[in-house]
Amino acid sequence: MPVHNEDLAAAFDEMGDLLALSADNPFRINAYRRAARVVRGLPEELQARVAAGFDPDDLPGIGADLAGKIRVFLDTGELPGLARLRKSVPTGLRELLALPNVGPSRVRALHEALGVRDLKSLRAALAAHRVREVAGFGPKRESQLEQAVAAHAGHDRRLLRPVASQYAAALLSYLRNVPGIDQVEVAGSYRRGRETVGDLDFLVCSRGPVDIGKALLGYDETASLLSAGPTKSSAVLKSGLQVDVRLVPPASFGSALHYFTGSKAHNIHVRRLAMERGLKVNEYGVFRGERQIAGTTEASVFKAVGLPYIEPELREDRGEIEAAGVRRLPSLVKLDDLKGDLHVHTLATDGTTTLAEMAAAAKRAGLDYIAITDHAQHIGAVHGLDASRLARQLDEIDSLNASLTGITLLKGIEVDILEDGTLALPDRVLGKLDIVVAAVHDHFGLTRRRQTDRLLRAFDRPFVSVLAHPAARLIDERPALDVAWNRVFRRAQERPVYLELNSQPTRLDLDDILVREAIENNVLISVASDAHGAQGFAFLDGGILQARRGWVSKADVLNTRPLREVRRLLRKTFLA
Ligand code: DGT
Ligand code: CA
Ligand code: CA
Repeated sequence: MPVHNEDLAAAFDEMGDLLALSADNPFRINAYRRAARVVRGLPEELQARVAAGFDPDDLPGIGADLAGKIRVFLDTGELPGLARLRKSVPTGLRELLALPNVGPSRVRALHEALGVRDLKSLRAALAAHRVREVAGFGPKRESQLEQAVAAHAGHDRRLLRPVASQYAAALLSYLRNVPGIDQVEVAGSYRRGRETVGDLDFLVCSRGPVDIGKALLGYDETASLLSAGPTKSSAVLKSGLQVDVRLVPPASFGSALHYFTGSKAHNIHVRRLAMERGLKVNEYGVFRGERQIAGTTEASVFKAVGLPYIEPELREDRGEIEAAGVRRLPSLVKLDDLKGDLHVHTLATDGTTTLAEMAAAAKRAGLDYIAITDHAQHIGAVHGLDASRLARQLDEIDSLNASLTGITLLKGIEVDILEDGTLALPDRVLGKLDIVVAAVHDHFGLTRRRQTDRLLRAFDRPFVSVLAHPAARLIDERPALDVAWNRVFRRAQERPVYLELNSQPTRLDLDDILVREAIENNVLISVASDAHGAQGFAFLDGGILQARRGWVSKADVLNTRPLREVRRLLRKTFLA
């Protein structure tokens, strides 16, 4: 039975939550939470790797005990001990843990005092104003909780792209093997490269009828069939993800692919253009009167309305149709264009692998150079480098560079920008490096004026080269910094400071909108993996998708350039 990394990660998360709710040993709870993070961060399916002989014991932070549990899960889909725990702790309490400022002990208090079992019973208790009576709450906390519950209600569940990608790949290969099916594509937001997807839209092409409902029922990840018809069927997978599947004949395939790729706003705009030409565009084709004049391929649909092909990542009705009309579409950057990666961690701080292994992995990923940018020491940072440990790492880089071929290591650091815009290491230390990547890791809530001044002050430091994950947002967890971006872009262009597009799936920051504004201000972008292990370079493709969504071309990206040019661009000319 197929098991995806996300299924395993979700089981570990559930285990961690339920243990926390039963006030278990904190080390055990943390071990499960860490295991969930590790598994979620793997770009390749663990089941296939283990089947090929990989030992889960070799995963960072996974000991023999958890490795054994992983093996059981990969074989059976069950995590040992989880079923028993589900019987002793009301699982609905987990919904409460997702609320801001609500930890396990508060949830336990609500459960014990009021019999709260889930979000629904919490709502009832709030409505009756009984929460204020519970020890540790009071009227103020009650009203905060009320607001948090209300905000939570409107929150629709979207999956991070790499998670959706695992479910998509499995269903794609299943559908491709169903008899009678000639071609399958994933359309929708997934094809447009969005950072999260709400549901997956599959397009199936066949010359004859195919019973898609039956095919979905026969898929072992299907939980329930929502609808089944001759052209459209929908199912919910065991993971909770909805899949919509449409069946079309070859003559309509291009039109259907265009229609179901969306976005809706893009489609509406294309239909308007068609109408102006006396044409009708829908998912079945492009028509003049009754006669179909295009629709076998997507390119034919665009051509019929007078446009060149528009890449899916651009189809948001953010000016792409106008740009296509005057033949001014950007030529979008590709993964292959990247020559290096300017943000990489090692064992020295919170990475999981040595310098030498990171170098080898980068070379395998087709890169010519990487910058080693471990964390500088700062209160709260994990085991950050101080000046003397950094000096030792620099010696190690020198000796590796002397022996390595086909890959060069740049000397760098990821240094915190403190609340007042100063840096966590002095200039005399930073001045010895090839590259200084500066980043905000705390004080996220400053006012716009103070936050903007903080960044600009950091840009004025003599050795800052790149601002990492500029908006510091975490998808679904932390909003973007409140910053006057026009000022930041202008100053970045003057200095220059390069702005990062961090490829970690929960960051993808700068996002599509901001990265586009940045390049319009002539700021170069560093598309970086922020890799913490040898597998981390695989995330670069997500960063590239986000860049493409932001209209970024090869010339807009710092690390599409050869090393020599990057070294020149990193030199601080304004110092001279
Ligand atoms: P998602 O699933 O929320 O991440 O976003 P999408 O874009 O995948 O949206 P979804 O799954 O509701 O629909 C897939 C595509 O189908 C959408 O991108 C465009 C097309 N579509 C859906 N509804 C309409 C509609 O009412 N009008 C038009 N023109 N297109 C639609
Ligand atoms: Ca969708
Ligand atoms: Ca859909």
